[in-house]
Amino acid sequence: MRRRGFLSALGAGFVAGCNRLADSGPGGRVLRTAESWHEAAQRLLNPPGALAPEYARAQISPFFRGNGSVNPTNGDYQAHVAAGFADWRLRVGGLVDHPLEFTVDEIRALPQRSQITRHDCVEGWSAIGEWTGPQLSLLLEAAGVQPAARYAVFHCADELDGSRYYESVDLADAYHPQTIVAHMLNGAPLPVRNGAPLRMRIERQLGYKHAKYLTGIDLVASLAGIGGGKGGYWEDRGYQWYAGI
Ligand SMILES: Nc1nc2c(c(=O)[nH]1)N[C@H]1C(S)=C(S)[C@@H](COP(=O)(O)O)O[C@H]1N2
Ligand SMILES: [Mo]
Repeated sequence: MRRRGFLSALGAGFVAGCNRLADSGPGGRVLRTAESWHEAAQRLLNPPGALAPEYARAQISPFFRGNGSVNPTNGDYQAHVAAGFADWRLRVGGLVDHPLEFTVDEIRALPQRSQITRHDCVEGWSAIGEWTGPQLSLLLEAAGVQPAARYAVFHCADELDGSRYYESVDLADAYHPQTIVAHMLNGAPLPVRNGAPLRMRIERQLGYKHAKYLTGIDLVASLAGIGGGKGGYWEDRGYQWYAGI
């Protein structure tokens, strides 16, 4: 990147002042794209613009545990840890007009959102933490999402049992104001156990949707052919793709 291209694209996004959700009108697109009764019902109860609850500082959990991968040993992840993630890159590509690449410093330099939310893991634990980072919508507007795109796929650096972790959401969740690329937890850089240097926060869905160790985001028309084709590491192993809470 292409920083110059990125900044002008970002400017254009701000000027346009709208996103594809606004264009498609309240609710309609979401119900058309709902893939199950569960998802359709969740979407009705929790319409696209609705915010997940946010909490007070005093409610932050004293310790935010790690789950799943907590210290990846595959690939060059440990070398990135040793280098303080100076060479980490977040790629945004697929069905976009301007493929982008960000350093962690570039992510930190964007307008930021902080939110204190509760993370719910299907394994039966929850924790409240304050997450900080740019809204994913900023990156998407800078990249220029093409009309054929329906999903954002999140690629991760870690492997579990020899398979790369990955996740995906539809564009309603991708453009949601609380969907951020977090680089801080409770005011400090993300600990390795919680996904350093970058992880997604998808606040209206369960914990497994929140991809850690984020290396790339691809806009795609279909989830077929990615991983096991079900839209995520745990989805490929039987979990629901739409994990609304
Ligand atoms: N890359 C990656 N992302 C991941 C996982 C993982 O193993 N690898 N585990 C998921 C699950 S099941 C949960 S509950 C949360 C845990 O986030 P935490 O480690 O910050 O508690 O990350 C999710 N994202
Ligand atoms: Mo989880």
